[in-house]
Amino acid sequence: MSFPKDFLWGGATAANQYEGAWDVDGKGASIDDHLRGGDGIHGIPRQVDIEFDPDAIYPSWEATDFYHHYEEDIALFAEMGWNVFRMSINWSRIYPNGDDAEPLEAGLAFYDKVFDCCVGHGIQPLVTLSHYELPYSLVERYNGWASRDLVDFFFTYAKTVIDRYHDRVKYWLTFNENNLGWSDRGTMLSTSMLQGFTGRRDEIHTTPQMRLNALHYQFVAAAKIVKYVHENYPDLKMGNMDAFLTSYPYTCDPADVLENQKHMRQHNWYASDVQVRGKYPAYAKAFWREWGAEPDIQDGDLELLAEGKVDFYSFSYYMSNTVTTHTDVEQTEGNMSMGGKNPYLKASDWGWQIDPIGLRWTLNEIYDRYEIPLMVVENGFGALDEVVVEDGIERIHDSYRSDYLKAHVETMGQAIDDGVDLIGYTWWGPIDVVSAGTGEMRKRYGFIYVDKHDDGTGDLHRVRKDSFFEYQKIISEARGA
Ligand code: BGP
Repeated sequence: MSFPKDFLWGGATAANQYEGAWDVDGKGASIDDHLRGGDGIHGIPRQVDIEFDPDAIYPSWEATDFYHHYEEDIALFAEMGWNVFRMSINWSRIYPNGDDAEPLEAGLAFYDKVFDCCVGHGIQPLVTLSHYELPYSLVERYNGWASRDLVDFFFTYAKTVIDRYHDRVKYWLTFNENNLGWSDRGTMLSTSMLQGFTGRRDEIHTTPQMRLNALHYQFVAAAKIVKYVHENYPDLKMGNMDAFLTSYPYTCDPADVLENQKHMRQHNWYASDVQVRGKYPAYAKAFWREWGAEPDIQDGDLELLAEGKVDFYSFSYYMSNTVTTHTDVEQTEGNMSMGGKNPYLKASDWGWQIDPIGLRWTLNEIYDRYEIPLMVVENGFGALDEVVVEDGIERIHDSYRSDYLKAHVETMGQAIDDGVDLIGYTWWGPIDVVSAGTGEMRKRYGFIYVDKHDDGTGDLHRVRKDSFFEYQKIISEARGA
């Protein structure tokens, strides 16, 4: 394999799906704490509850309880050979209402312990500042990211945690997958809520004007913190994070090719062009015309975008879809998206089409465009796992997950041979966590099984799946051990 010796191998999680302890030590409610679980296989979306129902289950409340299991979990990560662990900080654990005058010391102390534990195991943390998480109070009082006020609240929060942890965390990501502001699923209430793009007071969540503004405010907020870091901590590296929704023209009909180009711009390039190149792309104006709205660009915003360009590009990659102008193509699901079925690909139980070659193609496309270091910070396979007991020991024979992993690692190696400067790979959900899109537990991605179920039962004990040993082997071979 072609991986450099210092390549970053690890896994990726997010506080809202993993941490639990939703109201412990003064933490405020987050947007995701107001979401119930849905059913992805049967197309039942997550429900948003403004008021909590005492009889309902809110999956993020306990999730898989990293809060109380972090030492055990990080030791397991180290056993696999990781040198990087992607996680996110819960903004509402630091500022419970989002705009409090002072941060909560108990929240800050928790992440101190987590980062110290990682460093003690030779694992460097890679931290997402905002991963589908926002203090819910900001939604109630400001309509979430529809309000420009959030730029300064976010900056205060981000500055607080970077000032505190800069000695242990070198790599930071700003917003998780904010390009999904334009995904097909982005118009659904639960997705808007996950992105903090919705408001309680007027409950507007689908107008192009509001989404353009929310995205613009996130771009400005991201640029502001990137600029601050560059000026104060030149050794740190700041990245964006996009959900790369790879798509192909369904046919070679030029109309399909053109339509796919538009799809790629809208879903993939619009957000990263701003964050990597520091300016809106030329084609943005054509979209704004079509949508009948323009973002609220105020004096100083464009200068800030130019000053806050990221150092590396990170993205999630799970599947690919097709785009067509023809109406007879069967549709299927993707990561917060829909697209045409590809007759050459198989799909997961949730309809996500498995496409390792697409990862090589995607890495090359991104690198050709930007020529800055790349990281694949999410890639994984959500499946229904079965626990079997053999000689009194619990086992999960998840060869389907190992196959997916091996195939994608292989095409990443080929992309490196193609000339792509790929510096790291973090598998999504290396330990079972709550699904973001569907809120399900049964959609499992982990190399480590967690005894936790959709009805809220389970004692949270951890079990190494077969894929745990596969990843361990891949990492050790890649390092030439
Ligand atoms: C990405 C999110 C993650 C994660 C993953 C898998 O979009 O960044 O938070 O959940 O997708 O998606 P899902 O959990 O919906 O299967």
